[in-house]
Amino acid sequence: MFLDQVQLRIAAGHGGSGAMSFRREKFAPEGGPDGGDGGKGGSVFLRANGALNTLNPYRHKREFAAERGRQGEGCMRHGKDGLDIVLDVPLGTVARDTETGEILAELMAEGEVVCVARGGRGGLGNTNFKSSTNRTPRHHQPGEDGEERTLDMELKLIADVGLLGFPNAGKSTLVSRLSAARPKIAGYPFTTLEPQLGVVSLDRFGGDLLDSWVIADIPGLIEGAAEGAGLGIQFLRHVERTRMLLHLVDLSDPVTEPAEAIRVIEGELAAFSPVLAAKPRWLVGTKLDALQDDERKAAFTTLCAERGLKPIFISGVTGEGLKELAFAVDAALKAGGPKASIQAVGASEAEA
Ligand SMILES: Nc1nc2c(ncn2[C@@H]2O[C@H](COP(=O)(O)OP(=O)(O)OP(=O)(O)O)[C@@H](O)[C@H]2O)c(=O)[nH]1
Ligand SMILES: [Mg+2]
Repeated sequence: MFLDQVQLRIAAGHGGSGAMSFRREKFAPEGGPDGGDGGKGGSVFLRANGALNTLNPYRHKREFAAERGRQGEGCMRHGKDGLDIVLDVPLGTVARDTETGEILAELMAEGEVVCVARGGRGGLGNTNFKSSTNRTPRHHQPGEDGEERTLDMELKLIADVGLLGFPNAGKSTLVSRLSAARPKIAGYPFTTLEPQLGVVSLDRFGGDLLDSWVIADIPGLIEGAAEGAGLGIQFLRHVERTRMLLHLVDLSDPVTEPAEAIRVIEGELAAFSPVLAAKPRWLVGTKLDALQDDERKAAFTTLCAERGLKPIFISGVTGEGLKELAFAVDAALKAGGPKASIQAVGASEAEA
């Protein structure tokens, strides 16, 4: 299951109170104040951790309270500070105060740490209140309360991989076979009307549970899309931030030649954005199970070779090639540095 929202109850520690104490010496019953300050209460922090892709770690434990600060003691001894709590969350996590709706943290960069509940300050011991007119101050402060609040945590995923292709190329089918996402699939063009994300976890294919990447399904593109034809182009913005693209070509299509399917999409990419056109893009031949004409496959292989690419063939129906594709993409993303889902990207852009 892929959890992208969770509510947490968090409490920082109260500060310890300052001590009221006087030095005791044999012949000086009132030896002067020596009450130490109280310790600071522990705070609660969120930390962005690129190894996480979900908020699943918080599925069961949802309440966290940091330690309180200890009381100050005599002999000017400062109370011990309470321990902080650091909660690891995936990149793209947005934390809001449930009551006020205020955004307290948007964690977008690896290792970023934000305090979401501050521990109370320790109270001052009576030593601090000594003056020329008051040599035996009895005043000492209580510790401050730690902050407590309910957090609405939401994960805004950023896709590592964007899908491209004509309508009906099999994009949504691929997403549904690689991830737990269930986009609508149908045998007519423009089935997908909005981008949708799926988390591809390699454990589905016998790999490690922690190895995963995020794929974005978008509506199909058609000729003239860059000028507004069809639906897809307005969504290309969403794949602009991805690390790489998978360009799906339906090899079973009796009408459109692979060369045409590739030419049109490449043209639209170039017309829409140089950023997208320059992005690493792999050609993926789809619907291998329904292939009618072996020449299509050979032509596709040649088109890949012309671009210095290894041809990739898959079938969403038989599952052929899916495991290899999932692992190859994962390896490519790892080789290319941090995944897009752990790059600094504004939350609003990652929204859809
Ligand atoms: N035989 C066969 N059919 C497939 C395969 N993949 C997808 N299809 C069929 O092709 C049609 C379109 O699939 P979708 O996954 O909806 O295609 P899409 O690219 O998301 O289409 P749009 O959202 O309209 O752009 C559906 O009828 C699928 O069942 C495949 O590998 N083999
Ligand atoms: Mg679709």
